[in-house]
Amino acid sequence: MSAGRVRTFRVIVADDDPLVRATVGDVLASEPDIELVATAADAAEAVEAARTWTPDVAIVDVKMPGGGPEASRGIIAASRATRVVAFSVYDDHASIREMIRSGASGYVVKGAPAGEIVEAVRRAAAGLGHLSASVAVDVVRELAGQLEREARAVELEQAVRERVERALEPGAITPAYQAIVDIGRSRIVGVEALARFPLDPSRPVDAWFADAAGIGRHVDLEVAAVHAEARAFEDAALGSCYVSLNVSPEAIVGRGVFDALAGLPRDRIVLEVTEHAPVTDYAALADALAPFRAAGGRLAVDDAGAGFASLRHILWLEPDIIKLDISLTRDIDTDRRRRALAAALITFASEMGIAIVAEGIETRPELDALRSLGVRFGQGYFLRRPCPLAQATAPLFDA
Ligand code: G
Ligand code: MN
Repeated sequence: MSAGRVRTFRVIVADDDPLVRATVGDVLASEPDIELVATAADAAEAVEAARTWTPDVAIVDVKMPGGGPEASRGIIAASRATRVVAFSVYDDHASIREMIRSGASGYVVKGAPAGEIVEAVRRAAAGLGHLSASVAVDVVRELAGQLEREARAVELEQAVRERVERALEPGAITPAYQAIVDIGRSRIVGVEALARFPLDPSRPVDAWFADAAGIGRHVDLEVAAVHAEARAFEDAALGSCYVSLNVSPEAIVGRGVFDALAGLPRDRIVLEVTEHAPVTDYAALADALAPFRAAGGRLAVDDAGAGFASLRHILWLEPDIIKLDISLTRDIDTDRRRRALAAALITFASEMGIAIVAEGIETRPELDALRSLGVRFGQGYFLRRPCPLAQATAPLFDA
């Protein structure tokens, strides 16, 4: 390198294919301002060459032994000033992304015209990026697609937020109530309150709660539902019935439920804890429930027999009531397995002084089978569907 010559760029070429090394070497050698100082056949050799030569530019095969991205990171770590130009077959999106992430500042497609390789080396040496035209089109298209997807996600989330806001507005929840029946006496002893959203678009109740959960407002919506449902106590139609309310463990632990129930008679309130959300801290749940239960409030484990956690709930929470899930009630008159499982739960409950409420009774034979198993309370379409309070508590004549 004699004085007076223009500045030369020192380049290494790392590719396991000897033909590629030779071809690229030839292309670079014909440029007066480019000096090929070393070649390497794998990642380790490439890093070693970078350490030895601290080149201006390293051309790195994306798929060489030891990995292109690894080579790229190693080269940059060994020689800070070295710019990496990735070299790959066309249309290899995953590699483009990986190489750019691992610090490559240029990307040249194998088989690109010689001039493009030289151009990429010069631009890299000057600290500029370079993407092969064919790659650039794809990268831009991919970026555009990604931006579009992101925009759509933002739009979607905005729509969810708006829906949940509407559901949280006072008056948006119109509860339905389902009779809970003493099946021996055909008397209605309580009602289960069920949130209903008569909003547009009409969607299943679960969808509203799922939306709220998606933006972290699940508990807010539950508390709003309890607020609306507790208005049953202002209605003479409730008579002496109790009100059973569905709540999640989080809504209990956060105390929001109790705020919504302030001043209402504890001995006519049942909280049904669902097992949809796993309980991680039973002690915290029991603590939050203690004042409510001490004042006569009752606790029910909902959906018992439906999921893996219900037995644990029953053991830890010592409920006053176990609600047999519809999946056990269905066909209990004809299905021996369901009957045996229900019978086991019923025996356990009676031993522990826990009341059983069978849910989802849809036929007379199911009702009769449950009665003969010693179940005292039930609810379901056969007895009465969820409906406005006045109809829910109207006397039964034909159970
Ligand atoms: O999880 P929980 O048990 O709280 O669910 C009550 C749901 O079950 C309500 O949405 C209610 O409308 C529905 N439900 C009540 N009785 C019956 C029934 O007899 N059959 C069916 N399929 N669903 C019922
Ligand atoms: Mn329930």
